[in-house]
Order: sequence, then structure tokens, then C-alpha cells
Amino acid sequence: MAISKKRNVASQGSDAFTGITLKKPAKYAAGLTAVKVVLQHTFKEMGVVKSLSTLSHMNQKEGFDCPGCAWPDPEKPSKLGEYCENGAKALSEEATNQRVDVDFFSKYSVEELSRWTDYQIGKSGRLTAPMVLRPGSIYYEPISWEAAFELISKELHALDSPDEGIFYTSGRSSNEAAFLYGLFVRAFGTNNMPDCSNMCHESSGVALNETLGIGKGSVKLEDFDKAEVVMVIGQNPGTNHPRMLSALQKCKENGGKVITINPLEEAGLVRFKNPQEIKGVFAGGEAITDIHLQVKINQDVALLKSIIKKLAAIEKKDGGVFDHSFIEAYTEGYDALLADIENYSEEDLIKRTGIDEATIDEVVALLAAKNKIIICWAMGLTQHKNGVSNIKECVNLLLLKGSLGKEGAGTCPVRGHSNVQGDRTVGIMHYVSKELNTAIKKTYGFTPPEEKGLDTVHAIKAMHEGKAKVFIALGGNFVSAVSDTEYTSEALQNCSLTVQVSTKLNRSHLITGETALILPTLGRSELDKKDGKARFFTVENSMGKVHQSKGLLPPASKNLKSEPEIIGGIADAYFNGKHQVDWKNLSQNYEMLRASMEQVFEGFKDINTKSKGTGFYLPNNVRELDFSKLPNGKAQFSCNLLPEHTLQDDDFILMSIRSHDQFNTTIYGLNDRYRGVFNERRVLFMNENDIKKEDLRKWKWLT
Ligand SMILES: Nc1nc2c(c(=O)[nH]1)N[C@H]1C(S)=C(S)[C@@H](COP(=O)(O)OP(=O)(O)OC[C@H]3O[C@@H](n4cnc5c(=O)[nH]c(N)nc54)[C@H](O)[C@@H]3O)O[C@H]1N2
Ligand SMILES: Nc1nc2c(c(=O)[nH]1)N[C@H]1C(S)=C(S)[C@@H](COP(=O)(O)OP(=O)(O)OC[C@H]3O[C@@H](n4cnc5c(=O)[nH]c(N)nc54)[C@H](O)[C@@H]3O)O[C@H]1N2
Ligand SMILES: [Mo]
Repeated sequence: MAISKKRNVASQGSDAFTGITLKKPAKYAAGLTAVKVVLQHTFKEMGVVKSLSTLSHMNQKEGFDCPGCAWPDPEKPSKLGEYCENGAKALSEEATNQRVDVDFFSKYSVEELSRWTDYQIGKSGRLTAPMVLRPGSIYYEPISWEAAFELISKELHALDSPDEGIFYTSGRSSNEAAFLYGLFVRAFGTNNMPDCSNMCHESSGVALNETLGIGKGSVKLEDFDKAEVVMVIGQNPGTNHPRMLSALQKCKENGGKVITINPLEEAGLVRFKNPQEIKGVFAGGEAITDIHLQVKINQDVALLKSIIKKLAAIEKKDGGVFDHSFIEAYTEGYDALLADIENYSEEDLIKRTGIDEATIDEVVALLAAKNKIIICWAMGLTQHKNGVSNIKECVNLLLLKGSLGKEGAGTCPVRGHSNVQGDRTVGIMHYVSKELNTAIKKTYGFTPPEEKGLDTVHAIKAMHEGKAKVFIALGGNFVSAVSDTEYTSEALQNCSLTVQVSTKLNRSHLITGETALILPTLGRSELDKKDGKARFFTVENSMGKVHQSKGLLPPASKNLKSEPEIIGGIADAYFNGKHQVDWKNLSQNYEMLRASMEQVFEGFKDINTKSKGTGFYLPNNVRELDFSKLPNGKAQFSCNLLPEHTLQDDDFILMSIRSHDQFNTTIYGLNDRYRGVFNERRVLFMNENDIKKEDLRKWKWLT
């Protein structure tokens, strides 16, 4: 196969530095500056009138769900607006007035565009028409929707096996779109459904499933009002889930304590000025963290073990620390856990964490006395090699304290993309769910494949080795989101066809297979009309609540289709009327689609009516303390190993973090205001002591 390497030479864009300036890191998050930044950003991208009228509909009952993160909305949204600085930035990225039209593509070749920075590419605007990049060509050209669907159908039919197809999903798709997509992929005959979760909260899903029998968290938003202690581990809510700070604020107002565990003292975790309150705008803000544990990178297992060991010692001496009636009734493995912890030296554990013992003792004293504990976490725990152990160790602590299945307590993996949890619920996964397959067979009359499919890493490998040839992405920016950009570029360029269903131009449109398609779709904020009637779709937030989302803006172009319509178009062309499922109808009639999803998912009963208003919670066995699906019907304690790092004296462990001005691969701007970095994104932070030790200040750029 001819690989068109020459047309996309640069997989990283320009490497030129943009001129960094540094200031002191911020001491608080949000406040008046956040309000100013919101307005600057949205006015610039969307204009004043459109900004103000659209923002007031975001996260409101009759409005649309924020395209940013998956943090839930309160029952009574704030009248001043229920959004944060970064949600507003996510909206203005989508609702920008800039357009990437057909002329744009005839002006700039793929090769030229691939030399642009991600920031420039993203700022070019919304995609407006289906485009095709034909073999040997360096320019995208327009194509009709029908021809695009036919082209995909032809390539899929040409594969030797359905397993040569890869069907990626990002986490922005609605439940309806994701379900239909998964249904089509299964009808096509493969489980090759890598998704952005593989790079994100996969380890949470695995750890929670194995220990508690559900891959999701157990807390509801109201639990934050009642919690005595909230632990925020490996998470930076000030930037990534700013509305969570309001929940932490409320917890504190009700007498709760917040413990943060993070190698960095993130601005939002120190103080918070709630921009939705007058006092938040004008006063000094509220302290959020009561105790901060500045743990060394990837030493959370050591830290949690040291805490558990110290709690066990108090329990042995005085009693009253662990919840024995809970442990007895609902758990398995307590004795093994206590025996295992004996194998570790307290001194060694504490040394690994890099934290002074007195601070750990403060945390232990607090935890010993309280039993309504919430543990929140995100990428600082999940994205390590030993991510599963990190999370299982959090579960151990909650089980010991009986902090599950009651008010003010539980697990809280804070999700990323605004519907990443919903996508999983409705069947986006590379592994096989027997339950789902049985329900699909019963409802639609075909048997889904029973072989496990490829996750992100294995899908890349398969494309690289020529074992997979067609790559279709429902949203996202695959090439920039996965870790090894060069290897992945080669893998994608090995494909005969790559297809991107997208709202905005990104690098994955420029690093392509022999033929490539861009299929532009409606954004969440846009009006989705059929026969003059507005349609809504549903999403699931980070706490398992399903609710409707209805856009209001005129679509970026008349030539856009909704995601379900695009999937229906592909499926219809592929099966050409020879399949049990009525793809066309199902993809256009969302009520019918939802009614059919009701048959497949137990918790979706009456979804068409129940999803209106504030929505409904899906079943959650942890909330009910029902562990019947686990071995012996019990929640599982686990014994986890410490991560081993073999470091030389001058070796360092690195971690990755998001800057304040980005959403995954989307670059909102070049600043990281809270951390005091301006005009440059490629920044390496280092502990001052390490810099001194290595005498790195001699380097000019570190002044
Ligand atoms: N504005 C904005 N919002 C977003 C996103 C975005 O990119 N921009 N992305 C969305 C998505 S998809 C996701 S998954 C979430 C991500 O939300 P977060 O997980 O909050 O995002 P990160 O920036 O990866 O933050 C990781 C945090 O973990 C800390 N950390 C790193 N290593 C360790 C460690 O070993 N131990 C501990 N205890 N902490 C550690 C870092 O210092 C950092 O504060 O945000 C979602 N929301
Ligand atoms: N460099 C880098 N890599 C990362 C991360 C990071 O922060 N930086 N974060 C990691 C994490 S935690 C995650 S979850 C993954 C995320 O991986 P992805 O989900 O693949 O990446 P995103 O950057 O969120 O995708 C952005 C693109 O999604 C498209 N898009 C936006 N909204 C919609 C929509 O409504 N429908 C459709 N069809 N398309 C839409 C736009 O074209 C936009 O360019 O990346 C991981 N990898
Ligand atoms: Mo994520």
C-alpha cells in the first residue's frame, strides 16, 4: 500500500518557543479574574450577545450540558449562572464564530496545516462540510454525505475480517450516539472499541469493579454537604472541575474538613473565591484545604498504607477506629489486609512519601475520629502504571471506616469528559459484557461478537502492524491524545481509511490513512432539529445521574449532521437494508432510540420522561450496599504492592499535568495563570531542592 507520508510531515507542529514569562503562582482560584477571563474569552470567540444569552442556558434544567467536564449540576442551579471559567472556555471553543470552510481547505494543504501548532489549528474554527482527502492528494476536497457513507461502506466491506476495523470514541458523545455507534460496531462484527477512558479512568473502573462491583463512584453531590472529611487525591479541581470547589466550600461551611494529597499545592486547593457569590468576587476567598500532604510522585500507595497502619495501631490500642459491624456484614479480606500491613515498616513507608510524620499524624487523628469520608481522585492516581493499586488502597480505607453506602461518604472518581461515563454505560468498551450481549440479542435479534476487542494501545499496535486498516473516530483527537505520537502517526498512516467525526479541526485530520474523511457534526450547544422540531439527547454525569441536554444555538453550518445521523448513515450504507435494525429510523428518531435503549439497560426505564428536568440516578449497588455480584457476596479488601522505582541519584520521576488553558488536546490559550506561567505551554516544573541540588540555576532559562 502506498503510504502518503510526504503529505503530513510534522506530527507535532512548530517547536518554536513563544517567549515565556513567569509570575508568582496564584494563591486562590476563580474570583473576579475568572469572571473577567470568561468574558474576554467568550466575547472574543462568540461576540457579546451570543455569549451572554448562551452562557445563561448552560447547565440549566431546560438548557444544554456543559461540554467541559462531567461534574454534576446542583438541584437548584445558581441564578448568576451555573458554569465556571473553563466551562465557558469549552463552550466558546465550540460556539466560536470562526469557520473552517471549503475554501480554507483549498487554500491550505494538509502538509502545510500539519506544520501549524495545535493552538493555531484549534483556533481555525468549526468544521462546516464533509471533506475527503483522496489517495495521493495533499488537499481535502468537498464530498457529499451520501458519497462519504458509501466510501466508508466500501472500505469496511473490503476488509478481510471485521477485526480489521477500529472504532474509537471520545467522551463527548451523547448516550444516544454512543449506544447507536456501539450497536453498529457489534452488528458489523467486532469489539474493537478503544475509547478515551483507556487513557483516563480505566484504572478506576477496574479497581472499583473488582472491589465494589461497579466501575463508577458511589457519592451524590448532596453527600458533600454532609461529609465530615473529603480527601482530594491527585486531582486539580481549580482548573479541571472548578464547580467542584463550590461543593468543597459547602462541605467546609457545614463543618467538614478537606485533606488534599498532591505533589503540587494547586491554587484551587488553597483558597477559592466563588465567582457565583458576591463575597467570592470581592472578599479574600475561603481556604479550602485543612491539611495538605505534599506526597512524592507515585507514593500514594505508601502514604495510604502508612495511614492505614497507624489507624490499625490506634484501633488495636483503643478501639473505635474501624467500623466492625460494617466490616463483618459487607466485606471480605480484613484479616488478610491487617496481616499484610504488618509486612511493611512504618518508617520506610513514611520515608517514601517524603512527608513529615507529624502531618501524617494529623490526618490519622482526623480520620480515626470520623466516619463519613469521601475520597475524590483523578489523573494523579489513575494514570500511573499501578493506577489500579492506587485506587484499591483508597477503597481499603473507606471499607475500614464503613464509609460507603451512607450519607456523606463514598467513592468519587471525578470524571473527565462530559459524557465519558455515559458512553461506558451504554456499551462503549473493548471487552465483552455478557449481560449487554444477551440484551442486544433479545432486543435486536443479532448476536454480538463474543471475543474481546482492542483497547487504545492494542489498536495502535494492530494498525502499526497492518492488522487493522480502517480507523473511525467518534470525536476526539486520537493522534494527539495517545502517548507515543510518532508511533501512532505511523500506525494511522498505515490505514487505508481514517474517518473523523468532529466539531473542530485537529491534528488527527492531518495525520491520516491513504484516504481520509472529515465528517462535521453538531456541537452540544447547537439546536438539533428534525422536521422543524427540536430534539434533545441525554448524558450521564460523574455521579451516575442521567439528564437531558438541549442545544439552542443555530448550527455552525447547514451542512452538519448530528452524531446519531452520521452513525445511522454509515450503518445504513453498510447494511444496505439487509439487517434487522432499522438504522435510518433509529438514528433520526431519538425518542424511538431511547425507547429501544430502555429494553437493553435495566436502569433506563422511562428514560424519555425521566430524563427531563434534573434527571434520574442509575442503579448503583454500592449505594444499596449490595455486593452480591462479588465473590461471596462481599466487598473486597485488597493487598497491594508498593510501586518499585529504581532511580539513580540524578534520575527524576516526571508526571504530566494539564495547564489552566487547555482541554486535553485543545489549547485554549498559552497561559497557566494559577501556576504563574505565561505565554508558553511546554514547561517542566521541578522541586526547588532538586534544582539546587543539581545546580540547574546556572542554565539561563531557569532564572
Ligand atoms: N479545563 C480543563 N478541564 C478538564 C480537562 C482539561 O484538560 N482542561 N480534562 C478533563 C478530563 S478528560 C479529565 S480526565 C479531568 C482531569 O482532571 P485532573 O486529574 O484534575 O487533571 P490533571 O491535570 O491531570 O491533574 C492531575 C493532578 O494530579 C497531581 N498528581 C500527579 N501525579 C501525582 C501523584 O503521583 N500522586 C498524587 N497524589 N497526585 C499527583 C498533579 O499535580 C495534578 O494536580 O479533567 C477534565 N476537565
Ligand atoms: N496531550 C494530551 N493528551 C492527553 C490528555 C491531555 O490532557 N493532553 N488527556 C488524556 C485524557 S484524561 C483523555 S480523557 C484523553 C482525551 O482524548 P480525546 O477525547 O481523543 O481528545 P480531546 O482533546 O478531548 O478531543 C478534542 C476533539 O474532539 C472533537 N469534539 C469536541 N466536541 C465534540 C463533539 O461534541 N462531538 C464530536 N464528534 N467531536 C467533538 C473536536 O474536534 C476536538 O478537536 O486524552 C488523554 N491524552
Ligand atoms: Mo480524561
